[in-house]
Amino acid sequence: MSDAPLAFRSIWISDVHLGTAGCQADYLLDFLKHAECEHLYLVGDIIDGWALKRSWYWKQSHNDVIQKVLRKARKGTQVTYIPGNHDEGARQFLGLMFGDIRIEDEVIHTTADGRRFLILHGDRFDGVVQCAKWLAIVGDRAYGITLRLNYWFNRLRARLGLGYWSLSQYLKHKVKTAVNFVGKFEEAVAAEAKARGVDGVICGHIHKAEMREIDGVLYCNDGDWVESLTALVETHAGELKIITWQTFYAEQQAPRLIAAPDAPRQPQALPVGKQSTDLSMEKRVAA
Ligand SMILES: [Mn+2]
Repeated sequence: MSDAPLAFRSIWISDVHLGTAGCQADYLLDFLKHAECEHLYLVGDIIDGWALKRSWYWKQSHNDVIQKVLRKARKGTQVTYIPGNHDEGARQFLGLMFGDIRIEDEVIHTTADGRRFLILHGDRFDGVVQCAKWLAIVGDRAYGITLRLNYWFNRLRARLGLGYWSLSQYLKHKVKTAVNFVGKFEEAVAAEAKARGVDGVICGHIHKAEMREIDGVLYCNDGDWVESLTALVETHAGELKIITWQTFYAEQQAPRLIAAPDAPRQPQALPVGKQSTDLSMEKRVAA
C-alpha cells in the first residue's frame, strides 16, 4: 500500500467541458499527470457535445486529456465513465466497454472502509428543482452592471411615460433563487441516496464542490474543471476529500523548495502562459 501524497485509491472528476474555451485542460492534465489511482470515475460533462455542435473548438490539450485517461486505463486504472447531459450522446452506450473504459449511467462505489456511495452525474434532478441554473453561475458579479443598466433602463421607461421598475431588484431576487437552487439540488440528490439505502452520493453537474452530511447521508460533489478546478479523492484508508488544483500544485512544489533552501523564496513560477489565468483564479477563490 502506497501512502505517497499523490497516490489515491479513487479519483472523481466531472464537468471538464472539453470542446469549450472555458475548459482548463492544462490544469487537469497537470493533475492527472501527478495523481495516481486505482479507480478513476469520470462523472459526466467530460466532453461538451452541445458546445461542439454549435461551433468546433478543440485544442491539443483536449486531446492530451483523453490520451492521458486512456493511458491510465491501459496501465491498470479502472476507469468508469458516467455520461452527463452535455455528453448525453454517450448514454446510448451504457453498459458497454470502450477499450478499458466502462460506460454506466450510475454505479455504486465501496470505499476502503466499507461505505457504499451512489455515483451519478446529477442532471436528472434538474426537473425536481426547477430553477434557472445559469443564474447561479452569473451570481452577484453581474450586480454592478445591472445597477448601471437599471439606471438607463428606467430613464427610458420614464421617457416612455412608464413607472419605475427595478431591474436590479428583480435580478437580485433571481440570484437568491439560484442560491436556493444549489441547496435544493443537494437535498434532492441526498434524498435519492437515502432512499436507495447507501451511505452517500457522489455527483457533479452544478459546478460546486461540496462534501457535507445531509439528513444522514454524505453528499459529495466533485466540482468542475472550468472554474473551480476541483476533484474528489479517496485515500487508501477510505477517507474522502475535495482537493483543488491550486493546493495540489503547491504541495507538488513543496519538496523541491525544501531540497533547494537557497532558492529565492518566491512563489513558484507557473508553466508559461498560465500566469494570467492563475491570477483570475485567485480572485475567484477570494470572491
Ligand atoms: Mn451537467
